[in-house]
Amino acid sequence: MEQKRWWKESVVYQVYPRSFNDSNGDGIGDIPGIIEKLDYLKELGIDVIWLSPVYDSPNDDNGYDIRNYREIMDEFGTMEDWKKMTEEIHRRGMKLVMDLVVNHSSDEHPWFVESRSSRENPYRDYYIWRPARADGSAPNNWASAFSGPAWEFDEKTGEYYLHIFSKKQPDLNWENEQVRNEVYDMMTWWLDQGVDGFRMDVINFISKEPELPDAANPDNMPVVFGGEHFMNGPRIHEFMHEMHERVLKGRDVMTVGEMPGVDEKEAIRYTSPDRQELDMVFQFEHVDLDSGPGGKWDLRPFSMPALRDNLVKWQKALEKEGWNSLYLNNHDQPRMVSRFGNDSGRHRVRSAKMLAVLLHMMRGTPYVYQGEELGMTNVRFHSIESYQDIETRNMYAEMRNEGVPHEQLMEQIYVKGRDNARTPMQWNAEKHAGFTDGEPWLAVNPNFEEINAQSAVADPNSVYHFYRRLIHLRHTHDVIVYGSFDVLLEDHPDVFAYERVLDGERLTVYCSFSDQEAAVPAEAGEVLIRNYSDTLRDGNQLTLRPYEAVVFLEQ
Ligand code: TEU
Ligand code: CA
Repeated sequence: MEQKRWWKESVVYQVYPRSFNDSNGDGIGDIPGIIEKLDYLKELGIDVIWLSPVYDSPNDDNGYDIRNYREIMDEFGTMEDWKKMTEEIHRRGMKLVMDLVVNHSSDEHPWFVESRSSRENPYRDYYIWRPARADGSAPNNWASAFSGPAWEFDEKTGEYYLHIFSKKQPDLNWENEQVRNEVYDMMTWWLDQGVDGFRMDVINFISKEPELPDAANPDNMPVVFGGEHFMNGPRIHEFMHEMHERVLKGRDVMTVGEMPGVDEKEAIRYTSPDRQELDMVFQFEHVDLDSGPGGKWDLRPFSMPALRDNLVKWQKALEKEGWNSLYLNNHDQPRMVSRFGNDSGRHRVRSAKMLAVLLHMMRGTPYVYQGEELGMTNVRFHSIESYQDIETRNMYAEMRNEGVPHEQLMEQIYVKGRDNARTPMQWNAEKHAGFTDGEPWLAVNPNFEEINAQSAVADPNSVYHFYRRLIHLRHTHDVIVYGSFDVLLEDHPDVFAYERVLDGERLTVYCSFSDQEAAVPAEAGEVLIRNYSDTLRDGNQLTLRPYEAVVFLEQ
């Protein structure tokens, strides 16, 4: 019998605080700015807010490099602000999930300052230090996600330390029980502050193979940079279960593990309730379909059939055991309407709504990334200086060093750069889209006069109101939350169709990814939601217009 849970029935909204709303004119989003917009989120129908890191940080990776796990970053406000925000979220009947970044800390964290001070320091083993190889080179050939090697030589103590991400993000040593205890204490402290759960950053990276062996083929960078030796490592399930036992057990909280490189078989192990590990995971297979063997910057064309195969595989794999997260967007991914839809003129709104139907009618917990509900698009900056993301800036510098033309790199950055998702939230058509009265830390997308929350809320046919209706449907139809899943028309080149069934109710969902008409056989049923004002159905033949989405319900 299906175990009903509040987080299975919820829709989560991800706030990237730096780009959400600036209340004090310094050009950086902040916590008081979030408080100003809680009614906007409540009216959208949001149940849970996932807040990207707001902890004290030097912002080498915009807060994913934490210097103090129990202090709020100055730019974002104070702990008093955070408490007020949490109170205001709960007062509105919403919940707060914080971002837990414990695969690594900032190199400015006191633990690392101590650790690097001497080989005998009691904190030395909080991080992963190794001597150079005989020829002085790094301990192995792993590459960093942010270009260059994953090892940095520290002159003072004459050893290398591991950093899968930037040099300022040294990996914590989870083999060290003291590190695990520090993390569990910190998590408990935040739960006691009223947090309702955690999104756990690259949490499947924390168990490395102890020998830290060379990657077989570091040039063939799959999802993670030679990561076959630290993704889903030997003790990961032990650590996840220990975390459950030590922190999460008995608490009515939600957990989602961000897991580049996880497959559906592993995901069942992480999310089966009887294993007492996590509630759900973020998989990356569907957002790596348009990447070649060289990783994300090795561009490949989007293929709807490939996306369908992957999402159907995940729907079926976790249908009876475990639970899916559903996302096409977040602060690391390009904007979904530009990537999977069609952001040109008349197709933008239609395809944004079609993608929303595709995701929100599926089995799993949907995640809406800030601005997705407006149909915000990728941004094209013409100089590298306009981009802020360390991943982008490091890649550009490294590739230019290797002679790759500027124009080619700028195209790759336009298609896949993370700043596409980090341009400021577009609130209205005023200066800087109403995000700030100052100079924004990252330029606003020039299309804000057309795409912004104020005009969307005023327009009943906007993407915003369409999301509001989809979220309402999830709140009022158990078949959407708990129904079975089966794909329909599985060989159609342009139409992604599926059915959901529960207690005699049957939902059939049709989504066209084409800018042409497509005729498909369609079952009976009343229209539940659609992104056109009418439905072209003649008998059991349904004609889908460009980017048309329609959902039928049979009771
Ligand atoms: O991302 C993990 C991760 O693998 C991403 O770096 C992703 O693969 C890549 O950005 C795709 O472009 C998490 C956070 O979401 C990300 O913002 C951080 O930079 C990273 O971990 C390190 O904390
Ligand atoms: Ca601010």
